[in-house]
Amino acid sequence: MISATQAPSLCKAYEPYFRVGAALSSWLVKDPELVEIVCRHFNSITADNQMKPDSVLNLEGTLAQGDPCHAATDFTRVDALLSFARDHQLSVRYHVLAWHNQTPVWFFKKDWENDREAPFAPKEVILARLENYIRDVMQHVNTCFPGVVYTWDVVNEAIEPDQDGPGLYRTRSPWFTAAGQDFLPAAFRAARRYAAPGQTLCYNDYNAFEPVKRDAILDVLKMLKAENLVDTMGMQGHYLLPHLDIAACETAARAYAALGLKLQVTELDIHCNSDDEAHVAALAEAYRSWFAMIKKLVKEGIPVEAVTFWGVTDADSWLPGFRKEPSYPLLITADRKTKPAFDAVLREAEL
Ligand code: 9MR
Repeated sequence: MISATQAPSLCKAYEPYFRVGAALSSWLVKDPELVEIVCRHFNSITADNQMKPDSVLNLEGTLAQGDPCHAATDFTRVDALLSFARDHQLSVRYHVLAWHNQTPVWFFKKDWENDREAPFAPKEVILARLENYIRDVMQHVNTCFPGVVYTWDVVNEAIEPDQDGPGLYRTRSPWFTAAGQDFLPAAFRAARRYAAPGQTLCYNDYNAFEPVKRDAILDVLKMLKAENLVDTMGMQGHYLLPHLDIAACETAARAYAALGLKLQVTELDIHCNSDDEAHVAALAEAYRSWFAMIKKLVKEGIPVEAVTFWGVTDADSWLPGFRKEPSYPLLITADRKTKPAFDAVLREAEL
């Protein structure tokens, strides 16, 4: 294991195939060694939290504006990361415009009431708020940081087949409760209107490799694609070490690409609850064979825009908190050394 500041560059190795990205927290960009690691190994970044609606929407400003259809925005956190990206020549995948999680409760409520029990605003008001929000974010980003964002997660995690009975959608989402399934094409229509030339619009979801969910996503993507609203399928890629089913990932990736979509792997990590020798070796083999699969698809002509890891080192992974157990899911250790998994992925690029 060597320091990640010394290891050969991962993103350079994969330049012929796709961008290699990482999700960053705001504190990471204040640590000079981490910045060095990010700039060495990644050519795309994603905010883990700072570009989500709850980081952007501002209740006080919204109430002061007094417009039932137009929420106020505060781009302080967005701008901090976009300036970092611009100053370090990194491209950005913007995560995320419409999501049921990390969007404040008041955004969905009549009179912007900040109360879970308050009634929802009418559907046409919600759709107007959505349009205004997407316009404000995209215009701000594209005006102040032209050329920095190359792709947008327009809608995240809206498809959950048969959640509360038959159907394709996550019906427990406030988006669904307030506006029904129409919010999804409405979000993409707005994003298409305000996207800069060359930016791709992405639908992003987890477990996108599972056959039942995959087929539901395919049904929705077909509808969006028929209106030319979506460009890219974002397969998140949160996997579990003993259950990583690479054949299922490949089948799903091919099915999305067969619709004429580009692919991104947007949140790659492989949960691994030990760092003993056997687990370290198993993680390396899992990553190696996963990268061999995705590289094979690119070689066959399937466009993969980027593969983004959900974190830089194990120290900043969301997984220990989420799983309530240790996790060593990434290619770089908490003490910033490259793992055998890093070497395996790097070697795979050279084959
Ligand atoms: O990494 C994010 C974590 O810090 C937040 O607490 C969490 C809250 O929703 O969201 C995490 O990121 C998620 C991403 O935005 C969407 N896909 C699942 C990711 C992991 O939960």
